[in-house]
Amino acid sequence: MPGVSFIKVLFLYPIFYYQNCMDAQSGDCFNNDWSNQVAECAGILFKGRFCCEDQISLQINNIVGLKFRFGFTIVKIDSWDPGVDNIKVIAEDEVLDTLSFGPYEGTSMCFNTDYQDLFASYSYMFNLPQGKNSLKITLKGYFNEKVENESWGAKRFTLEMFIPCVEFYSECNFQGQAWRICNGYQTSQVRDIPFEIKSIIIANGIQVKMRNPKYNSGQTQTFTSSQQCLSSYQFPKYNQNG
Ligand SMILES: *[C@@H]1O[C@H](CO)[C@@H](O)[C@H](O)[C@H]1NC(C)=O
Ligand SMILES: [Ca+2]
Ligand SMILES: [Ca+2]
Repeated sequence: MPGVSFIKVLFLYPIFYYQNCMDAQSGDCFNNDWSNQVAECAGILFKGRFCCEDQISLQINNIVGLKFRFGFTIVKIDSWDPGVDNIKVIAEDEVLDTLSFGPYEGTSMCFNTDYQDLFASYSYMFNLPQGKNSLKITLKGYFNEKVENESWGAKRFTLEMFIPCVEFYSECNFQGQAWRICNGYQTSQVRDIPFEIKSIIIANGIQVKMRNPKYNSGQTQTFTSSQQCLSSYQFPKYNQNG
């Protein structure tokens, strides 16, 4: 029988794909995800302070999924004018929300003592179109005064996958023809992939099992992370008419 004897995908659900700057004094607040600026309010570290038209983004490559949930905590500092000053939450090109607060919302915790400060958590479900294997999330501010008067920050960034996929490629490094299996969309056990598999995107928490009598002594091979180049493990080309 030509081609892969079988491929079986086990999806765990949901997948906690990413988190950053979760706790009051998390060391990873100082990594360069989103921004290398870090500030503190009432003993709590966050990425900031930002003002004016600052925006911060996370670009994730080699990610395949159809439904995600993005969460974060906004840090509102000092004198925001409601309806004027705001932060937009953007996934790819879609604005998921526009956040606005007043100057006296919250309690006086840091920086200008005349104006109150606030930590507030949000999360958003969104879909990524079929065929995309990268994701950009952006927080984009608009503030018309300087950072001493009004500013913002963010922390507790999380990204969960609600419909994860596995994507197989005909070339190394996730290039060439692509073929994907998504959780709940197709059978998790398939017998034919229409090309020789050279690389696979597999998120943490997903297991891909493959077996072919001619390879690995016919033993089932289990992959639990992305495979950049399966040069030593080439499947025979799938013959469409075979
Ligand atoms: C900052 O706030 C002060 C005091 O309310 C105000 O006089 C000043 O104009 C503000 N700065 C800017 C750039 O708007
Ligand atoms: Ca304040
Ligand atoms: Ca303002």
